[in-house]
Amino acid sequence: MNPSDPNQRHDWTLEEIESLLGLPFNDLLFRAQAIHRAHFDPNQVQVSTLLSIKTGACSEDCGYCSQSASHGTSLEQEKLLPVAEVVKAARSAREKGATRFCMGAAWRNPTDRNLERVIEMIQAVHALGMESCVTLGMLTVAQSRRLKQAGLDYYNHNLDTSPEFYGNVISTRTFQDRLETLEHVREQGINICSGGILGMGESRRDRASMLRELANLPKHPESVPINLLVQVEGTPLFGVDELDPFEFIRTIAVARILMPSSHVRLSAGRSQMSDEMQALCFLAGANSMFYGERLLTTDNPETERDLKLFQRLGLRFQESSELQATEAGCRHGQDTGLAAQA
Ligand code: SAM
Ligand code: DTB
Ligand code: SF4
Repeated sequence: MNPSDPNQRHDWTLEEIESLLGLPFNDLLFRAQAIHRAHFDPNQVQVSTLLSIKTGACSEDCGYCSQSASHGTSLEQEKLLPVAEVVKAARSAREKGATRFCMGAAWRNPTDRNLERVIEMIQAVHALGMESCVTLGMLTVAQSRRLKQAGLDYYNHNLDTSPEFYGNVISTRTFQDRLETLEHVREQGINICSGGILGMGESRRDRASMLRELANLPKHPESVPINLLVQVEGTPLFGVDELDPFEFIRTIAVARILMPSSHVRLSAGRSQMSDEMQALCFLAGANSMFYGERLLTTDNPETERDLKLFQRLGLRFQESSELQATEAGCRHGQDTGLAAQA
């Protein structure tokens, strides 16, 4: 990030962000796309594949989540997966063109023993020439340091919503707890992936407030996932009124304007979106997404559908920095094969 870039601000006010969100749609998209083009190749999208490495029975009560022990969802629990199973999934993701492998665990926080097992997984992912990302809940300073030593590329920890709306969604940990984990991770120099969920019944002001929190962090998160709530039966948020799709696209556009050098990720909820809505999200500045037929516990679009969409829109997969550096991409034909296919 270039500190002399006047677009890299950390002093956004709520009023400024609300007025961006309320711009005429065409003006907003034009502005977001102009900023996007100044910082990125507009036809390139970074793709990550997710795997749930420990599923369900979580002690937190996040109102959107299928994995909380507090909710009556029909999800099957699974203990921490063996490393060999993770390697198999990562290899398959790489063959399909993903350049980053993200592993998620349904924990409030990892124990030190479990962290060592996750580190073996991170190292195995690197051995395949892929970037690594994990999301394991809250971390201490020492655990963040250990992950940095292990070479972790990204840590995902979302703010989820505005500080004002937060208490309607989660009671078992605070907004401040989340900021502290982000601080520990940032201080170790690990790239941060942090964003939130829309469509939980929050107001436009809440969306503005969440974006302000993200943009005014000491450093913009390198990745900003914007999830659309996947409504899971049995969770407290099942049946909440659906968000106007244009409101979702507006939020993507404003995230792009506020954090011009960050990858803005079109995350959960793509299965419920039309191709046209996704295309507008890319136009608004989204340049990253989850690819592969499963998110953590819910479905993502079929890879065939995504490849076809990329072809129709003339989009390409972005290579990972590791692959670019090692030329490993040429060895397994990722850039040539899939970009041509897509
Ligand atoms: N347990 C860890 C934690 O919460 O920090 C990591 C995994 S958790 C599933 C990662 C993120 O996924 C959550 O913070 C939330 O933003 C997102 N998420 C979970 N369930 C979702 C749903 N039903 N719809 C949209 N996003 C969801
Ligand atoms: C993020 O912001 N979205 C991903 C990832 N980070 C870990 C998770 C989405 C989960 C969607 C619901 C599920 O599949 O359980
Ligand atoms: Fe647990 Fe994470 Fe789900 Fe919250 S979002 S219930 S912490 S798995």
